Amino acid sequence: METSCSLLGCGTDDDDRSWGMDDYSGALPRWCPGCGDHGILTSVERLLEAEQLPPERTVFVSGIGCSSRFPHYLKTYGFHGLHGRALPVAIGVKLRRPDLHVFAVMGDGDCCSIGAGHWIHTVRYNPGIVALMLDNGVYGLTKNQTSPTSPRGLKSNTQPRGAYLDAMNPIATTLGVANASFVAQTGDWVPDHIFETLRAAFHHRGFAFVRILQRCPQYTDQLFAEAVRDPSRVELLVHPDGIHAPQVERFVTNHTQHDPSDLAAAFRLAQADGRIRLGLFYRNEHVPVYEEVRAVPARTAEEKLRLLNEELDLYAV
Ligand SMILES: Cc1ncc(C[n+]2csc(CCOP(=O)(O)OP(=O)(O)O)c2C)c(N)n1
Ligand code: SF4
Repeated sequence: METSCSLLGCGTDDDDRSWGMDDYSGALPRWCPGCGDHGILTSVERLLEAEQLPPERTVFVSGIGCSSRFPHYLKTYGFHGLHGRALPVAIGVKLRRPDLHVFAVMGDGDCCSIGAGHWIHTVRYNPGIVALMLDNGVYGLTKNQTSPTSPRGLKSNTQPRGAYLDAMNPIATTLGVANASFVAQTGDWVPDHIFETLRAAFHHRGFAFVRILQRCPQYTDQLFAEAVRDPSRVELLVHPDGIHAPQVERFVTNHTQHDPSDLAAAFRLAQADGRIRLGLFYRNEHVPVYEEVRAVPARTAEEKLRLLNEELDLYAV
């Protein structure tokens, strides 16, 4: 991509050009062969192209982890930050520049463990950010430690006799937070479903939380193996207001009608009963959006100076 003045936010030289998938591809991904992150990246690039998002107006923020290498692999703006801190950074970007398209990419450790406080409060703040939680049930980058979403019994370096506790349920947890406004689940082995889920998330007004079940052939190769081999293990949530992925609906034939405005039904469907459910659990477009609630009126330099002086006068002796 040619850089232009618009990279500095001072012009729109590229307004009339169109973007192809190559325009969004960054460095060569260094994930393991067969890692689900590869396919998720391609679906994200498809979304960027389908929505024609100018790279210079798009930001991917991440924490630390295999999944958090995402910003390197996209030719948009990016911030590869601190473990667990993708969301507060993304909120900062969105508050300062509400005109930008802001995405946060996290692993399950990043989001549900060290970043759990930020996750809960971001759901409540409801900023206009799309959050992708790539859930492989383990800490991948640091080579196999138990994560909050590791299933009970999963052996790892930190719990070699198997995880002691039941796994956390990120969908039910998100649904339980005040102001939850978009909660969806998809899987890396159904690319059309990821694409349609991300598209719905992108068009949502407010915070869109998307959990993507992600294969990690290195450490949790059996986690979704049955679901990948046998589509009858998977259940699709379908509804006219839900996510439509016609190609996936043809081979995943277990369909459950679910109205995504029904929070109580969403909770029931989110319960861990051994079924893998993909689709839109909940959407509410009427929740106040954080950057709008917190918007301050534009002020001239003189007004800012006057307000600053008034503030300093409070401390004058
Ligand atoms: C404050 C802090 N604590 C711990 C680490 C070490 N660390 C780096 S990545 C990671 C976990 C990564 O797991 P996850 O977020 O699930 O992502 P994955 O690698 O599986 O994609 C940990 C514990 C760190 N970088 N910073
Ligand atoms: S360790 Fe797992 S999550 Fe990390 S790159 Fe390899 S396969 Fe992917």
